[in-house]
Amino acid sequence: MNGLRLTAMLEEMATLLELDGANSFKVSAYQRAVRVLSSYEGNLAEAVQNKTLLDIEGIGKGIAEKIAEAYESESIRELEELRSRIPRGLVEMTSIQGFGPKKALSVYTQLGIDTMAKLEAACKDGSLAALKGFGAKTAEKILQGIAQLAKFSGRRRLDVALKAAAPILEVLRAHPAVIRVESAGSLRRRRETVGDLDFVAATESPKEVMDLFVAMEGVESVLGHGETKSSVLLDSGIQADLRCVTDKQFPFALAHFTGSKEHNTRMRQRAKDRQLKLNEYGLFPDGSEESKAASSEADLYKLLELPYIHPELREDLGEFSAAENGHLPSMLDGKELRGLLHMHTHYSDGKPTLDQYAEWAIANEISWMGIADHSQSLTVANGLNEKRVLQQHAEIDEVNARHGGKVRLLKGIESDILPDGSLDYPEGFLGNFEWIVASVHTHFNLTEEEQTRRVIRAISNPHTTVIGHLTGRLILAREGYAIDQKAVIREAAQAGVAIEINANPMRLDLDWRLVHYAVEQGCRLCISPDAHVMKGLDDVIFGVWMARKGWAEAGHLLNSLTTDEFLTFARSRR
Ligand code: DGT
Ligand code: CA
Ligand code: CA
Ligand code: ZN
Repeated sequence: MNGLRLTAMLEEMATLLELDGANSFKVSAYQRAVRVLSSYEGNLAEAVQNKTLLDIEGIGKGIAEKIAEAYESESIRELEELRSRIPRGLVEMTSIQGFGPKKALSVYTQLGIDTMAKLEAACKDGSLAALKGFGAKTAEKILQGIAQLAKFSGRRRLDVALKAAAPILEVLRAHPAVIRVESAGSLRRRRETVGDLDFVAATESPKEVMDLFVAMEGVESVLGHGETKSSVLLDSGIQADLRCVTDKQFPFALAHFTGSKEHNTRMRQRAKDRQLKLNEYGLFPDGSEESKAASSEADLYKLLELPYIHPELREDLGEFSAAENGHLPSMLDGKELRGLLHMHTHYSDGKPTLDQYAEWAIANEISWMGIADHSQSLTVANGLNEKRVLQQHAEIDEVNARHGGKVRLLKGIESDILPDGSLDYPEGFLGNFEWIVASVHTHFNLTEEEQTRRVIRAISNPHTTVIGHLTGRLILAREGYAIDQKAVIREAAQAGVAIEINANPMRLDLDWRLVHYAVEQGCRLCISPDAHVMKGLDDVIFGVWMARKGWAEAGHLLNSLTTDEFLTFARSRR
């Protein structure tokens, strides 16, 4: 037990007691205890031990007993009992601005509302406004509060978090008191979603940097403002934490706040095994207060007898044993990509012309580009019938000729995988394409067996080069359909079909965890921008990050093949 956990428990007690309709003296005694303990500077564990809790102003006999119980047994029986009895939804409702436990209890007893969704419905259909003590205005306020809550809670997509972090880094970097600063946490590890932003800055004047941080443009409210550590809520609803340390401490702090927690635990254990203590301030030989010196994270890893482990790999998914055996992946940097696949044009639902893609490729030293518009049955996306496919092919020939060999656009299609697993053109026509990415866009609600069989059937078609966005997920918006991804990957590896890492930050599908599996199974992968506008090509970097996170190296990616090698790969099964 520690002080923070204890106050959280007492706070929860107060809320649950109020929701339970308990006597208001009892409720306010808990609320007072929370206030008192939040600013208590003594040692609570000692006070429990010495039975001096009652000496603390504002702590009465009843609550002192609960505190002692919490310290002894890590729990409070009455709290457990309240938790089991009071609907979770009621507790959730109390986090709506201006909607406390009293109101929650009132709508629960009068209307039986015990979830956020029911509350929202009652605000909309007028039943809440009809209650005594409520009204149309209150209902409106609650709806606003619910919307606010949705905005200010939960996780964000990586791209959204990166956009929020960029101006903060810029402001911090520009300040003369800041020696160096990095973003840390899940953002630095390139997780597909991010809970909050973490920054670590090296400075000799932490106060100045803290004052700058909490007063930055875009700060909606200050959650904490300390001497070396502050938290703010940005107007985008994202929380950002900043920790200031000295330049000597910086590599240790950066490593600590980059995480993951699991990776850190392993690092600390490694330190222990070497009679060292690792924390965010340094690496200390047992009994010493003087840290070993490290000017970068790489130095820290070296001190623990490890090669540098890149942030993307710090998930405790085998990176330590790989590091010890010299088997860490050689990390992609993006320059290995010679070709890109899966770009839509104005022929179907994209904006760009073939020419624009060709010019971009030349400017960005990309030597081949696999064009892939939607296929004929996807009429909502203006899928191409055979006639329009042939028109596009004629234009591709023209564009290629015009650019005199500096880039080659390849004739492809994003073929729908029909419900029975066949591709979207007659077998005789499929030979017109130089390559095909096959994707599921309809019939998401098949059973897992059916969906898996459907995609495996598409893999068995010799014209299929790549399977597109394997699960159809939209990050934080739509779950993927049920499919046995591992079975599909094994099948693709056998058949010599690649699986796409869709680089659109809304998809990032194949998930990086399964990228790792694909690598182990010897399945080819390819990073696909799935671009519908020119800016979509900038997403390739997200695919590179997911490939890195999934331990994929250049040799695993179709993108690193030359044009001829790629065409050979695509033809090899026909
Ligand atoms: P998030 O924000 O949920 O996307 O994930 P993270 O990994 O950014 O987590 P966060 O912001 O809570 O903390 C940042 C890093 O700080 C975390 O990756 C590791 C380190 N850290 C935080 N709490 C602990 C802890 O209790 N133990 C250890 N070993 N490390 C921690
Ligand atoms: Ca974080
Ligand atoms: Ca954090
Ligand atoms: Zn698609």
